[in-house]
Amino acid sequence: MGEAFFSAVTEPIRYGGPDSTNPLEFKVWQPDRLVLGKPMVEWLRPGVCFWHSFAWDGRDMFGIGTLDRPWLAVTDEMAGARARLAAAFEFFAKLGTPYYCFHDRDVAPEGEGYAQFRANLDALADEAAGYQERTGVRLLWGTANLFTHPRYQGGASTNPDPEVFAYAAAQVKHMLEVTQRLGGQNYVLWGGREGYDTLLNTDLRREREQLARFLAMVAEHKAKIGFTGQLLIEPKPMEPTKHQYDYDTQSVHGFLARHGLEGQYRANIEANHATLAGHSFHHEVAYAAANGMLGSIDANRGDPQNGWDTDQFPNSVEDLALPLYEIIRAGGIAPGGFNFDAKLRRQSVDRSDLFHAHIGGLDTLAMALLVAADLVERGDLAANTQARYAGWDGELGRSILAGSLSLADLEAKVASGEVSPVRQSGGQERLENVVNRSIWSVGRKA
Ligand code: XUL
Ligand code: CO
Repeated sequence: MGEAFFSAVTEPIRYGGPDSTNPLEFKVWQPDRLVLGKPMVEWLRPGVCFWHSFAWDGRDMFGIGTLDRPWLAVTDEMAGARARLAAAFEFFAKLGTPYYCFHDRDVAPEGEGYAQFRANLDALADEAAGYQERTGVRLLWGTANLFTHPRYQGGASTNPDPEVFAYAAAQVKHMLEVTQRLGGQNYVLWGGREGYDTLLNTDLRREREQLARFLAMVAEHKAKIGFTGQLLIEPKPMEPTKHQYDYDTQSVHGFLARHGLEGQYRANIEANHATLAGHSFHHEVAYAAANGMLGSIDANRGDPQNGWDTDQFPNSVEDLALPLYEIIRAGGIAPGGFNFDAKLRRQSVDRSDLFHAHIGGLDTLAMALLVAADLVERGDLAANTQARYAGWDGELGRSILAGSLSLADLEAKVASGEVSPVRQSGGQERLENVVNRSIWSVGRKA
C-alpha cells in the first residue's frame, strides 16, 4: 500500500484514552469496546465519504480550491482517478474505519458519452475491489450522482424530458450493479435535483408520478439482480432546488405508502438535512425508528446561525446522544451505518486536518453512544414514557383502539362521570436533567 499522500501519519491512529494530549490519537473511540454487549464498531459501523474528503478541493461559489490535495492535481483523468483511490484507501487504512461510501462520479471520470463513463467506472471499481481486499475496508453504500452534470439541471427522474429520465435510469442500473459487485451493504438515492425552483414551469403531479415510477424500477432491478443490500432514500427539504420532493422522513414515508413502495425503501437520515427541514436530528431518527424507516445515517451537523447545508463534522455529544438512544432501542442501525457526510472548512488546508476531523467525529459518536447506553441502562426515560401512556394499556384505552367504542359510547361515559381526566406533569425539565446527568457522569468515567 502506497504511503505517498499521508506520510505525516506513519502509523494507524490508535486509542490514547481520555487524557491523551496527542491530537492524532482517539480519546474515546475503541472499536472493540463492548457497549451493552456489542462492540462499539458494530453499533456505529462508521464510514468515510469519498466525495467531500477525496473528490473536493475546497472550492466554493466564491473561490477556487484551497486544500492541499495533490491527487486532484493529476492531469490525466484516469491517472487522477487512480490517485484519488490510492489516497482514499491509504487514509481509510490509517484511520481504521471499516467502511466507505461513494458516488459513481466520485471515482470515475465522465469521459465522452455513457459507454465511456461506464467503462471508466468498471475499471475503477475493479481497482477498488483490490483495495477493499487488501485493506479489509468495505463498502457501506454506493450511489449515482444525478445532479452534477448539466443534463440534470431540471432534475433526473422528475425531468420534463423522458430522455433524461432514461439516462438517470441507466446510471442507477449500472451503479446498483457496481455496488453489488463490491459487496455494498446499502444503495442510496438522494434526490439531488428532484424538486423544483419555480411552480411557474413545473407540473407537480407529473413529476411525482415520474419519481414513483423511477423508485419502482430501482426496486424491480434490485430484485432482478438479487442485490441483498438495503435501498435507502436520503431526505432533504431544499438545496439545490427551492423545494425538494423528499422533504423529510415523514414525507418520504407517505410518498412510499401512496405509491405502493412501502417496505422497499428506508431512510438515510442526515443530521444537517433534518435541521434544514426545521426538525431536530433526534426527531428524524425517532420518526424513522417508530415507522420501520430507519436505514442509515449521514453524520454531520449544520451551523445554528445560518440556514444552509454546511456539512460540518459532528462534535456535539448532546446532539447525538438522543438519536443514538433511539438507535440502541431499535436494536441498532445495521446494515446501515454512520457515514461522515462532512467536509472540512475551506481554511483547513493541511492534509492532516482530514485526520483531526474524523478523529473528532469518531470520538464524539463514541461518547454519545456511551451516554445513550447509560440512558438505556438507567431506564428513567423509558419508565417515564411507559407510565405516561399507561391508560392506553388499561381497559378504556384498549377498547378505544380496538374499535369497540363509538363517539356516542364515549360521550355517555363522560356524561355519566365515569370518565374524568386528571392532568399529570409532562416533567420535561426533570427529564432534561436526567439526560444531562448521563452526559456528565459518563463524561467523568469515560
Ligand atoms: C447532499 C448529500 C449527498 C448525499 C449523497 O446534501 O447529502 O452527498 O449524501 O448523494
Ligand atoms: Co448526505
